[in-house]
Amino acid sequence: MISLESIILLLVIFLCGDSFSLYNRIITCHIKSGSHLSMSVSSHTTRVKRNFNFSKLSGGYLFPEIGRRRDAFLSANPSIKDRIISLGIGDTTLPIPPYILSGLIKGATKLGTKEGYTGYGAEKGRYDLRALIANNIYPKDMIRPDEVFVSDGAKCDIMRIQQMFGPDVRSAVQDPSYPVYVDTSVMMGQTGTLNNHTGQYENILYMPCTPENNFFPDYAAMNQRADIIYICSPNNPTGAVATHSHLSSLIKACKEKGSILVYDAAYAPFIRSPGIPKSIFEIDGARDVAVEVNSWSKYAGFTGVRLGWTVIPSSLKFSDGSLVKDDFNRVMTTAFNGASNISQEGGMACLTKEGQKEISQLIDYYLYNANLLKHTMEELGYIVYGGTDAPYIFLKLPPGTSSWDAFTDILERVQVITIPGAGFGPGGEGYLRLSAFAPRCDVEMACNRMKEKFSVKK
Ligand code: PL4
Repeated sequence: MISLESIILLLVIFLCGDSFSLYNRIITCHIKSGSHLSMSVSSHTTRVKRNFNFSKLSGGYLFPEIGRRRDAFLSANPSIKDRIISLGIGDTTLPIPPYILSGLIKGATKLGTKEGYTGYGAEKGRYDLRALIANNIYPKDMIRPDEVFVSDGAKCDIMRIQQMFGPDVRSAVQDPSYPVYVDTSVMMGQTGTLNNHTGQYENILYMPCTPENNFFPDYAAMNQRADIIYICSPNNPTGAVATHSHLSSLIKACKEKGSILVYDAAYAPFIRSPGIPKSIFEIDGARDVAVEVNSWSKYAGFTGVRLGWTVIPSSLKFSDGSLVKDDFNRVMTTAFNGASNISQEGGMACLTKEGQKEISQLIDYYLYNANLLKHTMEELGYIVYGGTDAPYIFLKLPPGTSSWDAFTDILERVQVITIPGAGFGPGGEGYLRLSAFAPRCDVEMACNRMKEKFSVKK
């Protein structure tokens, strides 16, 4: 039933010009005054059964958990709130540079004109943007525009890829790895429950990544197979990069074992060492076994703008001969309405000569930060991986140190947020990940504070 008070409220809003802000103000006052809109705790339950797969997930998603612990620390220590430095979540901090920004502005401005206005676009993105991606990012004539799906980012594409594969596949992940591959496998119902002893979910193949194998698994040598293999290079969290020979062996093994490789290249342009592949499609045979996800989040500052893409070659087929690309297109056209036309205009700017120059400068800045972090931690006596072709450094903790304990210790002693390696899978225990995406002054300050307080040198 609508109360008389609500009808009067709506009438006031209707009669007022600036109705939206007035509505907000009134609603806010209404809530603050504790009148009718106040929320009450109810014992009512619906008759809808919870998706059982969600009950298998252990705890919350890693990154909000880091935020929760930071907030808990801040409420316990409000006086040092301003000292917090984040080397935690890999979120960019430099502003979007002028030329790329002009693309976004152009996209927004067009929407305000009769001639330039566009509504829904193609679910897989503008043709000219897909053509630029196909021709500028991949080896010559390797990828066609119709094999490129423009999206709102790599993470969202990983979930959509999982929706396409469904519950009846077995996935393999690098251990440690970006937690989205495992969590989405669990949500899709591909796994059993979590084994509390091993920290692994049943029916996921965990491929150990350690300094001994340069953090890259030898899938060919494993006597097990998986349907879908998730590989990320430059790697999150280890910062390691896969060499040409690693990837050739992987493609060969995928072909022999009948697996599909999902290659996450979200950090590819951070590769500066010569000879290291920036795309799986630089490797012979990849078109028959691999898809690649990528994104402008980390190198154009688009973490908030949201723009990425996935490449699915026409030669990639399921066991019945049907095209993977067709099913992904079905997912995209059904469950996605296309990346924002503003961000796609920004993507067009990223692929110009000016845009590429600006991206290169952003990467220089973050790699310099990574280098500072790497050298500082090495000076302190830690063994450090990554940070050369990647924006992450992966720090080996002294034997027996739990990574969540190290996270807490560093937060309490120097107010620097890091990410515990265990958050990336059991193989990450004993390590910490530091992100180089912070502003330079924060990185320098964090290095100085660590030099003052931490040293594993004897
Ligand atoms: C926090 C290997 C960061 N809330 O921005 P997107 O969706 O195009 O890319 C996300 C992504 C995809 N693939 C890899 C990544 O490392 C990321 C981003 N990871 C991190 O700190 O590990 C941000 C995490 C964000 C998230 O959950 O992705």
